[in-house]
Amino acid sequence: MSLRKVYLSPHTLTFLGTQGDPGRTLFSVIGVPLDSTSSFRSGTRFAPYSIRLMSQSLETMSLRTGIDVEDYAPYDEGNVSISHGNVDLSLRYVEAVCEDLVREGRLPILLGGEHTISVGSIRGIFKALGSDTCYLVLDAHADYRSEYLGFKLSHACTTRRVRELLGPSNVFIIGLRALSKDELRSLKVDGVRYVTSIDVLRLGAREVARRVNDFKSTCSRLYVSIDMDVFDPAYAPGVTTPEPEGLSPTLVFGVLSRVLDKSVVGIDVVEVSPPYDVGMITSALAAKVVLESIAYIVASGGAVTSHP
Ligand SMILES: [Mn+2]
Repeated sequence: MSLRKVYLSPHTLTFLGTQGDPGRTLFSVIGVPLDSTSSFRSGTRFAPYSIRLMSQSLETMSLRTGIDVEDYAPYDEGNVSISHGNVDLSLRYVEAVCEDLVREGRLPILLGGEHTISVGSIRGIFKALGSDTCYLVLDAHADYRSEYLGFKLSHACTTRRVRELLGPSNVFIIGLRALSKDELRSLKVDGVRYVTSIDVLRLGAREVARRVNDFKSTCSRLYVSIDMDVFDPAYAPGVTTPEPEGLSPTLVFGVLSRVLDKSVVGIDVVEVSPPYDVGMITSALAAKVVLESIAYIVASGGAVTSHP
């Protein structure tokens, strides 16, 4: 039995309300309800459920690409069996599941959970494929602390942990606008590239995408982590740590549609906190992020074995 069967339990709801043909589509959705280190508005453990629920209300046609994602619906693998209170063990499950999926040539799409889950998935991809992976993170926060509240495995340290694995030149942050002066100093010392949310508003999606494509051309593979707080709280109120002056969905999709291609080996969508999600609009947007991302990758010729 493969390891991922041990660490996953099936979910009664599936993404899009269907079960994709795993022979045709290489996308695998996994829920990761890790919610252990949130320091403010916890509740991310409910997000895999609410994102799946809201996905069922969305139309699957992507107008930017002309791709109907229903034709390439992901296979929903269920949820990682999180050991609540034990982050280290939970991340080892995430790592094992991602390593297993990637070794089979599948493309994991993780529905968080808190941002810490990216450390598990990057470790799994690192083990399966090596270090030659670029990490693109969309986040209001730098998450670049060495430790936070005494923990190294914390949502506030995610990008720092990933940088330790992949190297600073393999990390790029979009939408940054919330960090300590020590984090800013460390980012500069390490030479980590970033564009602030103000930069994105000033430069526009096309120029930001050009910079990201320049960055990712140095790696064989791309992993994309989307912290939903990169969006302005007006669009995504239901997150653990909302931060004003964020991006619009149109700007974010404008960047992602020019950047995501067949080099993508993994995606996560994190930090939705359903108890604070008025009208479930943040969950709907998170589901839309997954839908559009699938469309961009399919449009570039990635992650599918046959067409309808
Ligand atoms: Mn964040």
